[in-house]
Amino acid sequence: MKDASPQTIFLKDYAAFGWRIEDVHLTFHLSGGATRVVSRIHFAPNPDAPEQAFFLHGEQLKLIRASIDGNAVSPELSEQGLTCDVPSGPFLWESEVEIAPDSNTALEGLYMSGGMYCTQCEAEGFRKITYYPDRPDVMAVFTVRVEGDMPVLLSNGNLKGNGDGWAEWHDPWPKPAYLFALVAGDLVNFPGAFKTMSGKDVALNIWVRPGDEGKCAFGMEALIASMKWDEEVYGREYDLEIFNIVAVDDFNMGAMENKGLNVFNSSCVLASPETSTDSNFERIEAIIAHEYFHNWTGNRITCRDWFQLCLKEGLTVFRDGQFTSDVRSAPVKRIEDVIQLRARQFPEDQGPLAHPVRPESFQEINNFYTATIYEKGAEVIGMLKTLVGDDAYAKAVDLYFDRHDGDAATIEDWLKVFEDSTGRDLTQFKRWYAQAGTPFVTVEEAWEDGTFTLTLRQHTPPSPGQDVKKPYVIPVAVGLIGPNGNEVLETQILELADAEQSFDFSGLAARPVASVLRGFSAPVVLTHDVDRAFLLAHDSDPFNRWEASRGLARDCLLAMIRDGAAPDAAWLDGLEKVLRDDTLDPAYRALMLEAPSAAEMAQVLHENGVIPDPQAIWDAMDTLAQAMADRWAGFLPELAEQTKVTAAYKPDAEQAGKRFLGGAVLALTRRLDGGAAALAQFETADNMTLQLVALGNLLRAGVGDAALSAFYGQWKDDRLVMDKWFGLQVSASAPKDAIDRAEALVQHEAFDWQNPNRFRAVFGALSMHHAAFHHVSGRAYALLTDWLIKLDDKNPQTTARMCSAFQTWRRYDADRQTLIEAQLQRIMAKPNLSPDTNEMVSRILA
Ligand code: 0A1
Ligand code: ZN
Repeated sequence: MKDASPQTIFLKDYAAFGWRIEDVHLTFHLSGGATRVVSRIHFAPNPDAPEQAFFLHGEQLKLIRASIDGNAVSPELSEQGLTCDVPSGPFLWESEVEIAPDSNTALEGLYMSGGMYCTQCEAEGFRKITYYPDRPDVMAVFTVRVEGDMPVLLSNGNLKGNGDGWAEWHDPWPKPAYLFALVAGDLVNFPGAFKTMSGKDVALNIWVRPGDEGKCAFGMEALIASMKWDEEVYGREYDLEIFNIVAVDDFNMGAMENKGLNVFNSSCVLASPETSTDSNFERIEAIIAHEYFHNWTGNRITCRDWFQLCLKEGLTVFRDGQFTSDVRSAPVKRIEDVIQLRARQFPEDQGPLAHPVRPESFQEINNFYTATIYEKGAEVIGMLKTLVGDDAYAKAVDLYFDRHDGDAATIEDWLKVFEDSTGRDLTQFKRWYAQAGTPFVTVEEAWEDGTFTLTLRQHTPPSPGQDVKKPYVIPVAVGLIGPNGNEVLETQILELADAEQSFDFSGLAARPVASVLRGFSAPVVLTHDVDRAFLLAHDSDPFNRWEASRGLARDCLLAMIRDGAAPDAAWLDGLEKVLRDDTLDPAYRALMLEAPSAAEMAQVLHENGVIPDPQAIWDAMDTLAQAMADRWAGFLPELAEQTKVTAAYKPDAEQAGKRFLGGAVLALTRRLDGGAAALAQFETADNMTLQLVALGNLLRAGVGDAALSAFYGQWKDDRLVMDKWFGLQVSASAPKDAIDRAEALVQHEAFDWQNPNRFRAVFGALSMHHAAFHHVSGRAYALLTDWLIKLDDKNPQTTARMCSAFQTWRRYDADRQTLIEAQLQRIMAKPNLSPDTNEMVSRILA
């Protein structure tokens, strides 16, 4: 446990560390109960730092000995670290500590997963390994010796030597401690190779537990594609002789970009057609790319302090998004990103957990690996690129790499390269980093004498600690379409910089229809009274064409929920035309067919001043889907025919798009045939995508129990597939049944609650099942709370993250608010509540 009294850290208090590190030598004597870590560090005074006492972070360490220049010293120890009198010039610090990886359940520092030693040091885990200035602006060259009786002993950098029971690694690139990694165990490797653009050979490996070798080929292909893409698009070359990836089963997040030794949650790297869905493949490809791209954006150029987290994360998410757009479909990727942004980031930005892309204070940095830092951070980069243009973006980024290679940089440094290379003043743009909250933009139109005028207004509501917001610079991409459906003005970028601004378009023969915020050019909520049916039929911008249908779907559901209206037949007619257009990508059509999620509808109701009733949303969505199925009874088999794949399984965009559309069609078909087509698909499926979609539909049709046990029998020895088995039973059940299922599943012998993937399989599914989670009985709130309280002692990080399920609580009715508040108070009352969870729940309650 950490110190129970949480401390708030402020960006404004940044001060450099008083010493520089010339080199670090670490020796690990591995043992599950008592690992010894010996460190030898050369410190020299940092002339640029203010006067300070010598302090090294260290938590949960047993200090065996310490010395300076060979003389034993007795530092003053606290729960956070140590202080010691040190010479005024350079000196050699040596220490030996003992740690216990096998009792480390927090999965931070050195811990064990399935018999393997592994580390997780971002953000502040290195201090649980040895005494060190554990802050990202202290960069050093590491040499690491690992001793242990395991066959595979890995660390960062290049392998310098190994023998029976030892290996020595040297990483020539200075790095902060959060990028340190060590892995040791009985592992096997799936090898690969890459020749860099300057002709250097790099050995590639994916290390897995014996038996998982058959699930590595796709990850290796994705890694090679990422390495090539970063050379071609960003001119970035890999810089070590070896690149290792390791799959571990117990991991709090998706993956980690440790220098030359990426550690992955096994769910984010292992893949096979039989056990992984198309979306698993796409996600794995994106995460491998993301971690690899960090080698330049994060590792070679790192962050000065954790307030700058978006410097590496926003940019790297942006880069992995560009990669996915290039290797798959750009419009589909953009739509998927916006769906995610609205589902995850908008609720965060409009609720008690709202924080700027660059926060100004925090208690526990692990609580700030958020959708705002990552996804909104990437949107901000996208806006900057839109504002300056593609060529200027490329020039500025080159300058960033030239100027800051080897630095621990800031957002100011990042913006300065754009200012210097374009001459543009980015003072106002910087508000995107400093102000929290989603901007609301409204559009008003006027038409007179051949001139069309768009008046744009922006407003950002208050957020915690920020009552008044200044206007942002918002790039609004606009195109104009003539009455015959032809584009009369190609996409232009309007720069909305004031609270209100008008833009004139003259010389038009007839009043056009405006397609505003094309490509979702800014992360805002747009209100525009426009002929959506027309845009659905004619917009040349694929995003806005989809958005038109999405808007009609939202309006339709809103009218059904609020006014008891019938489904909107005109929209369904327009949608049918799109679905019948077989020149359109099946994945794009599937996205058109997919209804907004219940959580998105709750958000829409909230934005319209209506208290969301989760059961009413569920009922309306059910009625709408039934109406679609009935209406298209004759058309669905025709559409299903187009989604058949006869070739051998490939997880590429083309085949995946067909299966995606096929899944959407099956979801409607099961409403007509009671699950007959789903059963046939389940029985013949030769890949996980088809099998899982079929199982979900059987469960939704209420006829899934036999298939569920067959699935269990088939896959009970595969952890990752079993996570799907746990999750799907909750997500594919009706609201009350979903809670019953979750209650039963946590009693199942395979429910390993200390494994984050398994915990999230059940409770992630429950908290994302909107109508179940918010069931009027409050049973789901209580169940989740029981388990969060239990998990907090073992794994504060995952507990704290999962508390965000409650973040939207104030938008519900008084009864639900009372129920949720009682659960939040119950968490707060838990003895020895972790600082992580304490911070999250306090913010949610504030
Ligand atoms: N930097 C990683 C994500 C990550 C962050 C924190 C972790 O532990 C607290 C682990 C991983 C990434 O962006 O992929
Ligand atoms: Zn990242």
